[in-house]
Amino acid sequence: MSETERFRSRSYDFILIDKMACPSFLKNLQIKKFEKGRIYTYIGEVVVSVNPYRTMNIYGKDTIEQYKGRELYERPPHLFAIADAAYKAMKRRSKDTCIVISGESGAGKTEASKYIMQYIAAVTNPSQRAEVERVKNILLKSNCVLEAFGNAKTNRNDNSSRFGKYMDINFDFKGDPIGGHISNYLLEKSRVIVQQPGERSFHSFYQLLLGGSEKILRSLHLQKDPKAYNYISVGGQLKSSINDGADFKAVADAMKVIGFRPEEVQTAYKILATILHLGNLKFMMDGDTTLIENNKVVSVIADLLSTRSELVEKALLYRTVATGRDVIDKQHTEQEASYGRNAFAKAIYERLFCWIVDRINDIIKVKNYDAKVHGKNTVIGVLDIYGFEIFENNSFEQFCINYCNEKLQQLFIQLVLKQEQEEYQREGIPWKHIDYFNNQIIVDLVEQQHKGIIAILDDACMNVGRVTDEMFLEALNTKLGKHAHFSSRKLCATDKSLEFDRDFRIRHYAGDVIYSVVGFIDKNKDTLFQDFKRLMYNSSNPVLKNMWPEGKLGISEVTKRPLTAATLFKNSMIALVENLASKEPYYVRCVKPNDMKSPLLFDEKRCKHQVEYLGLLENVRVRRAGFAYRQTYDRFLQRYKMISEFTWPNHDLSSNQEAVKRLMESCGFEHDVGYGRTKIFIRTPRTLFTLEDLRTQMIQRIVLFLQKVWRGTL
Ligand code: AOV
Ligand code: MG
Repeated sequence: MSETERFRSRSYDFILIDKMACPSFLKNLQIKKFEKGRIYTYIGEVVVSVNPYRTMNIYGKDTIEQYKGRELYERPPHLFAIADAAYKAMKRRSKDTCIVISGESGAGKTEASKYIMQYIAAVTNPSQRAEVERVKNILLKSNCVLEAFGNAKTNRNDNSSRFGKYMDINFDFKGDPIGGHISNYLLEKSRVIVQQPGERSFHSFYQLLLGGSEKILRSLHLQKDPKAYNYISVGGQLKSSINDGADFKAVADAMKVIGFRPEEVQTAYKILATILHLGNLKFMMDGDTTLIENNKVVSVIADLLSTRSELVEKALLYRTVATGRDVIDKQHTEQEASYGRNAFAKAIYERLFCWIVDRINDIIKVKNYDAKVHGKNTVIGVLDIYGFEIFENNSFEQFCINYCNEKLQQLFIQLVLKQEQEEYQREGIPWKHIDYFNNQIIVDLVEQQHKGIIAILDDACMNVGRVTDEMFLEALNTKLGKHAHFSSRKLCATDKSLEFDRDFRIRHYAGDVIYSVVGFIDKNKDTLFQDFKRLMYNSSNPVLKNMWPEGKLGISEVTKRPLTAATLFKNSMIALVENLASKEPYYVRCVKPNDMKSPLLFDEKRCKHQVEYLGLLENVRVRRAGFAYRQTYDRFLQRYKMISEFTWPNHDLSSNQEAVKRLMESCGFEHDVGYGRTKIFIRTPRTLFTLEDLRTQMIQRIVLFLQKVWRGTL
């Protein structure tokens, strides 16, 4: 058996999925794949991945070598093959490509994105150019830093991404990485001050406490025990499967390699420490006066923020307001002071996170590249976003995260299910339409102008006067009560799981989620008193000061109402989807085999549900009834013309289409082919394999022939 044949027989069962009855798809994932440790499957060019929940020896150098430069179907299914396909398309055809990784929380998206980046790093820069190595190294190291500050243990995943990440990698004309850009989406900052039972805050806090040296901790006025800090111990879960101590060192090293200056790293630690201390601040009332009970904490915070204690105290207890021409200091109630403190803690963490991303972007941005001199600069984008999630208690954050997943599902439908079928129609290939659930209706429910949930929420937030979360719920109920994917109060009579004054339910593509409206208005308004911004801007620490440029504005200069959190998120999602749609997409669909993080259990019910909502069955159906491969006639000829005497070296037929027809007939493939207006469609991958083999044999013969001519032995 030749090497190619061996690999083909191994990958045979995967390819046959195209021909399989749909229910078998699940069995195939389980018996042929998961239980044998073969975690990847193809549906056409979509890779389905089942989280193995154990270390797999399939990502090393040897495996990378096996996939480098190969065609998709030449090797058993693997992430590397998709990475290679995206890379080849980018390099050969100067196409911008993107790899969209989706699946629910804990399904393996972040791990997949890292393997993809490792692969791209490994197969590029053969000539070891120093600048390219620098860029690659930073791109790889950035993961570790972003995960420290942006990931946390949730009840679904010990290393759950609490932000969305889209990374563009820029390549030069040689196909080597010359820079990149990271876009981050809505960090779940409420986690800074509160976590659900069994969860943790962001890794960065525990890493600092458990990994920071005594000297560092002393300088930050911190003690080692996370239990000592309210903000990060409310979830009651202080340990995770992750080694915080070791990770602290890895993150510090990574920050150094990336190019963060020592004072910048120090400032990051100071912000983390400030937050930990803020969480321990206590307010009390003395008559009508709000006071801080533990004033020592204030001086610690002032020291960490390089400012004066009085200023910190004032920002915590008072709010400067303009009344007509006068500017007065209005004292907070105890409740307002707590609110302000929490908002401050969340805001400085979020700002730190965005600043880290900006710094990395600044360091890896493409420099000195002149397209006129160096040729087109192309891009591969990798999207790794928070997966669909359902918790005991779902709030504004889950609403945004799940809406984001609806958007990505819509993109998948558009590009894989809809366009594929439209292409057959356009090309005039006989086709019986395959139906699928189009989640556009849910996307509209959330984002539609004036009528969608976000618009209704924004309306509630714009209202002067006190609009409560309950009033927002009432508005939802009145305006969306009849929507097929929305329900709230009227359902309470029959559905006891919904609470009258609190809950609404969205029937998402991936399942029903009950959201509690508590906090929606507040999180959407996302108010941070201007006093805190000024406090930060007036810090004598230049790194801090630069993070808060808007603190420069005087009290009367701040007039414009900022966009709400949900609208900003919606706009960023629309832009993201537009960006992805403008590139050639490659998909990785991750499946979570069980909720126990077990490497042994394939929970059929859970997997069936995911396979269904991810649209994989429809994907299989479209592929099964359709064609595994399509190519324009001229490109097809370019690659295979040497196979047939009718087309080599050039054909004299009336068109490229005629030439391709003749070529396929001469090989006996006419039954496996459809001829469109501009493209040839091949039904089974096996035909493609044979074409590839014939091509290789021909090239070998041509090379031998040329060698003989060259040596004069012919
Ligand atoms: P996610 O990104 O999809 O969830 P992760 O990529 O963080 O999920 O994967 C969750 C955990 O599953 C990892 O920490 C690993 O323990 C394990 N895992 C995933 N993929 C692999 C793999 N290929 N090999 C071995 N173990 C793996 V979320 O960010 O929560 O939506 O928001
Ligand atoms: Mg993740």
